[in-house]
Amino acid sequence: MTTHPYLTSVFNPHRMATHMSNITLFDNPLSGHAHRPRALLKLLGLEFKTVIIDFASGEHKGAEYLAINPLGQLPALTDGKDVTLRDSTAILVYLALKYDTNRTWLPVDPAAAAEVQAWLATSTKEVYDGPCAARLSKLFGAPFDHAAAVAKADTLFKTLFEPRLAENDWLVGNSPTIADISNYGYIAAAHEGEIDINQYPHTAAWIKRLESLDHFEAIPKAADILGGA
Ligand SMILES: N[C@@H](CCC(=O)N[C@@H](CS)C(=O)NCC(=O)O)C(=O)O
Repeated sequence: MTTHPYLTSVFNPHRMATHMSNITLFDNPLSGHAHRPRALLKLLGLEFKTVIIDFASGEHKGAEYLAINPLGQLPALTDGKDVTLRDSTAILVYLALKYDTNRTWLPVDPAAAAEVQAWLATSTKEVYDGPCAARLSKLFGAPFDHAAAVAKADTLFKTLFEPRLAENDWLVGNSPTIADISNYGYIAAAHEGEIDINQYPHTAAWIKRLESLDHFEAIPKAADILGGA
């Protein structure tokens, strides 16, 4: 595993209350799933170490990484010796419960917390089947039906995101939560799957709203990572 020079020991100089931690994020900049915990770590001002796992060489399926995540998927996160977590949305829940003392990223109110959970599930199912599958198909030649993924995305945006975001700035309540973070990456990168998000103006505005939050890290452009390949 390589410890990436420019992503290692990320310390946010703009944040006064940067917290010391023993967190390591197993990451890859091409992964929208990995963007989720990376974004929240930075929003929370947490110091963390990044270990980049290389997909191209199959490092994610190597014994060393499988000992951390037996599914061989990114992301994963360790926090000290006792906590080893897989699954991007589970990691969001952990970070919010453990480190967001104000409990704004995962609200305490039962109904609001359940709404957040519903949107986390949407990010792992409908967003995966729609904009994420379209991107995987176009960027990496993954065996998804691109036209079907675009159609699923269209239905998803029209039935769920546009109605909600026409009336509200955020997916749950009146402030950003992990629901927004979890759904953001693959929707912000929808153009990489040849989906024009501007067809869905309220969703496009929500992406800009998220990206304008202090300390929010936008999902990197795949072309910048792949060198235009
Ligand atoms: N449910 C997992 C899915 C993670 C996932 O599918 N990650 C992709 C990268 S975006 C991956 O590692 N794929 C390799 C594989 O599944 O073999 C999560 O939310 O973290």
